[in-house]
Amino acid sequence: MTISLPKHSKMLAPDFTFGVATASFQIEGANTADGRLTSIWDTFCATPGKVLNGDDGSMACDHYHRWEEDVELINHLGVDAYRLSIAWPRLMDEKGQANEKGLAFYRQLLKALKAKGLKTFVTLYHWDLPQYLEDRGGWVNRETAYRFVEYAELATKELGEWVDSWATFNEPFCAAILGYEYGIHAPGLTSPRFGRQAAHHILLAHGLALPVIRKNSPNSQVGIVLNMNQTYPASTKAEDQFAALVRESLDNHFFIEPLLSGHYPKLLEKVLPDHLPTVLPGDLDIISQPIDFLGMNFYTCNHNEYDDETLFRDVKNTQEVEYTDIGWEIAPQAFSELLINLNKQYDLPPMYITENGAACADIMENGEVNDDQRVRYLNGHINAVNDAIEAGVDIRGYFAWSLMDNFEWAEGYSKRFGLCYVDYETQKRTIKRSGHAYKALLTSRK
Ligand code: GBH
Repeated sequence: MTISLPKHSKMLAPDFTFGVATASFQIEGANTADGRLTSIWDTFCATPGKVLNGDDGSMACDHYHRWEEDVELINHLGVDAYRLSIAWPRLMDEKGQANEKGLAFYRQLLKALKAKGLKTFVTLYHWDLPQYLEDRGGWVNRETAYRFVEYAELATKELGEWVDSWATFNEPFCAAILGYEYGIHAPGLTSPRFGRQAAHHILLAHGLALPVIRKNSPNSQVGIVLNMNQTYPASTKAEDQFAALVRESLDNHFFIEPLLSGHYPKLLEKVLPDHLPTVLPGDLDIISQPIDFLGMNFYTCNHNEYDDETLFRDVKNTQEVEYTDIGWEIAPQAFSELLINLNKQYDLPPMYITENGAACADIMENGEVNDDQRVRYLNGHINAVNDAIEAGVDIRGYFAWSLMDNFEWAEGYSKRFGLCYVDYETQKRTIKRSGHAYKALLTSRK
């Protein structure tokens, strides 16, 4: 089983970037080492019933101590780039002072990546908010946006030299809505008002940080990463079409529209006014400043039917389709469709697929991991990106999620997304079939 692209695919050209991605809380462990402060995810993990099996991030992949081995592994996979995130609680103390040890960790890591000739794609915020900020209201408090700018100032000033691309945020939808509205991620609150206000403050923080990042790191690209779902109506009934539109407005347009068009979706003003945040004059101009790229994370599609109370409800696809181990439908055609639709709906900046991948029930047998479903998934989705490029979407890169199995948030360690298998007893990494197949695709370019 292989991953292959048409011979003349633009994705095989030297200017297309292939990479692997991770995030700080999911791999680093060492969450009390060298002055790292508590994050909302440490607190959430310590709250009974929030994370499967009571798993936490105290060890994760122990990347904080094994980063040198991991840089070798990344390089061995033959990728052009590595996408990582920085843990805010490692970098700064409560008074806004730099934590030198935290800075030293990322400095040595970034230098080692650059020494291998790898491009570095760094996300400032992949969900690990310092707990002391949550104690003052977290993202529901507008002040947090200004604290983020201070953190962005420090990170980009100290580390900008070794960073090719900065993303302010990973998936504001998850950070705000899963965290403050659905309550399934940290900090675990359940109010639509909080969720949407948190989202607005995250977007505001993004906009406020843009000029600061550009000033400190003038040679880097700057953008933001959104997760996007392709939503289908469960049937051709008008009410189900409406349900899908509402869902799409809440999950996708609520985030991309203010960034690219400077306003929140008009549809929501009419049908879900309590799902719109309080916006101060000037906020949307700050949010909609130009960005160098838009990152998109894609995993699956969903199907929605009308519900009298909630307007929409998730239902399973009525067709016979394949699901991954986390129960997400495998739908590569939805990926190209989504990209092509967005390209019609918006004036898109250059796009990067900053995450795409599958959770599979991987089993290690005789030192080998046969994850053929993941190989097929990657092949299908990489070709879906190719289809979107053929249809005119400006996509410059693709990152597989993830370099290695890691802490999968509310699912703990039960779900494995890695191209490399992690034995959590020994911390041994083993390249899976998908990792070998990805490497083979990348080396075939030369
Ligand atoms: C990404 O998020 C994360 O960036 C990454 O850290 C994570 O490990 C990876 O994906 C795999 O999960 O609306 O309640 O039905 C995933 C994006 C978007 C996936 C929302 C789940 C549905 C949750 N997510 N989606 S819900």
